[in-house]
Amino acid sequence: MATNADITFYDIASAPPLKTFAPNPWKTRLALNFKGIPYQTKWVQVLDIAALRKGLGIPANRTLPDGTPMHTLPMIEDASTGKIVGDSFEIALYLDDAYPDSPKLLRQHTAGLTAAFNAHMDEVFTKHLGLCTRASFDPATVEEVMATFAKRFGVKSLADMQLSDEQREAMFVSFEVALGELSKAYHHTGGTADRVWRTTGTAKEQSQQPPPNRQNACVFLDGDEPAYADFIVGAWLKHFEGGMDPKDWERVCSWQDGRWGKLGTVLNRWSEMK
Ligand SMILES: N[C@@H](CCC(=O)N[C@@H](CS)C(=O)NCC(=O)O)C(=O)O
Repeated sequence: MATNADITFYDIASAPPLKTFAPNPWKTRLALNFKGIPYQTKWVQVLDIAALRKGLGIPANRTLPDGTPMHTLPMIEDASTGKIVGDSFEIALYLDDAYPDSPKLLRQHTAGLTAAFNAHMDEVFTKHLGLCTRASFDPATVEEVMATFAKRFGVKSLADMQLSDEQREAMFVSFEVALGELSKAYHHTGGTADRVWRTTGTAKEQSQQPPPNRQNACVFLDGDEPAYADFIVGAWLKHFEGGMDPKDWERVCSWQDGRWGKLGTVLNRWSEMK
């Protein structure tokens, strides 16, 4: 069992005041707070992540488009066991194993299901990242970070990747469709992606209405308490909330009966920066 703050949580440094903004560190932040395990945060500049992981002997777990290793956060170091874990999903599994007396993140025998859901959510939300227009990186390094990212994407400047008004609107509709499909999971209704949504915008008649006996779907996917799957969705929502223009976020909050804004608010209970 951890004594006071045996766990160090490595998160990506934001603009001051320091706060979590990236989706995968959000998953770990929510998980640690939910379990009530004492921890301390070490804020790492995004360009220092590779050196940190290499120094600790933790291999990269992503690959850049040019095939080179991509070093990422979150990562946790647990002084009580000597373990270092460098992937958000593996961190969730580790915390449930190493801290069995704290509330469980994953319900019994759902690791495979949750891993598949995690990968699916990463894909769904990543596809719409173009809607996040506000950079949360520390202004001290933001220019260098943007230049590094531009190089990654093979463009001169990230400004070259800016969406036209039409592309932006199409991405909004696509995002509304994707979240409409996800909202079915909260109502425990069929998940077939029938794609009846109009590309020019969605309409009330077209939205998936829950069957009468499922009208009162909970704020969480399965019951009154969150599971790790809720933190996966919540982490992405928090990233979009922080990265979108407030008016654009309001638009997201108007979809699917306000489900996404409500979930974000409920998860504030486990969002404290420690
Ligand atoms: N599979 C990894 C992915 C982690 C990941 O992609 N982290 C991003 C932030 S959400 C990162 O560290 N990016 C650093 C960079 O882009 O250089 C996990 O779940 O922990």
